[in-house]
Amino acid sequence: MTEALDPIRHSGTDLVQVECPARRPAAGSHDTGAPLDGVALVTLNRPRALNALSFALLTDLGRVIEALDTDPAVRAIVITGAGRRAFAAGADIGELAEQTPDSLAASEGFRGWDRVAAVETPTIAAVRGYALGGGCELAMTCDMLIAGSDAVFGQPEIKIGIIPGAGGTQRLTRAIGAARAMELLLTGRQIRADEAARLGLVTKVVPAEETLAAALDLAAEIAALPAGAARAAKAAVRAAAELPLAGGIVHERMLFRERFGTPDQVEGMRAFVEKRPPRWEGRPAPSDPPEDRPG
Ligand code: CO8
Repeated sequence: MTEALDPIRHSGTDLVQVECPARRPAAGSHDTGAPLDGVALVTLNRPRALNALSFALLTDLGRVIEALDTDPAVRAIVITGAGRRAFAAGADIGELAEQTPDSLAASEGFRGWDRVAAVETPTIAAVRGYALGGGCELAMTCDMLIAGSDAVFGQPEIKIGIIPGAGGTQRLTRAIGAARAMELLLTGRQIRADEAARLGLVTKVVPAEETLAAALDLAAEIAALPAGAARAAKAAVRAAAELPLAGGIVHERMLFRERFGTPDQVEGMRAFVEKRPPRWEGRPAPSDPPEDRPG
């Protein structure tokens, strides 16, 4: 059986809502479907300010995401923005306008992005509308990015006299290459989903109305697989951005060796040899009827 979720720890806040286990929106209606075992949905909730990332929201986001990451029942996390207009239109410019170099040096605000980057659970951004500035940086901090056809990405900070400060210059450059990143960063030009896909910034573009469902489906697919192996694969891919090739391969080999002897490795290989579906630890068997599955 899946471990019961603590309703208080996963209740979220006014600014950052949590649904865990998440429910897939049913096609063509506002009803929700069955709970998705192992999937948590985190929603940035300031729709009237296009989900601008205030310091309070960033604090809540970090707290929520860390709580989900330490819950063994959570095996994939989707982050999205409330409403149709934006994932997040950046850090809250009203608050930023009051900052000084010293106040920013002492600020905990940056930790919001850092805490999302640090989670071991696979993360997926579901982006509709604007993902600008810190919002684009947050989407890029996630492991995968599902973009609705109405998504708009950009790092427009130069137009307000600053530069990205939450990883944008680094993650955009790694994602799309220096020459392309340089153009976007130095002009502040916004790009639509199809161009973002061509540049390699996003995992997949889907029709706008299907964005959240597509992200949740991907999360559910990952959550149905062995969590330890998913975390190891994530750690190995992340290392590719940090390490030289030789060091990355050493790191991968260490993570590969560590899989051996785990219940999932033993069961996965035994099931293959015995020509039957695997029964992952703590998960319903694939043949169990849906009504027997924990919700
Ligand atoms: N901050 C605060 N409020 C915002 C933001 C924002 N980033 N974006 C939009 N809003 C608010 C607007 O002020 C407006 O509020 P109100 O209705 O009360 O006037 C509401 O959201 C709707 O916005 P608009 O009326 O402007 O809607 P439009 O459709 O006309 O325009 C845009 C939409 C193009 C997205 C426009 O709102 C815009 O350009 N927003 C700002 C985008 C931007 O520059 N983002 C980068 C911010 S800097 C940053 O993210 C740095 C990150 C690193 C900092 C780390 C700190 C710790």
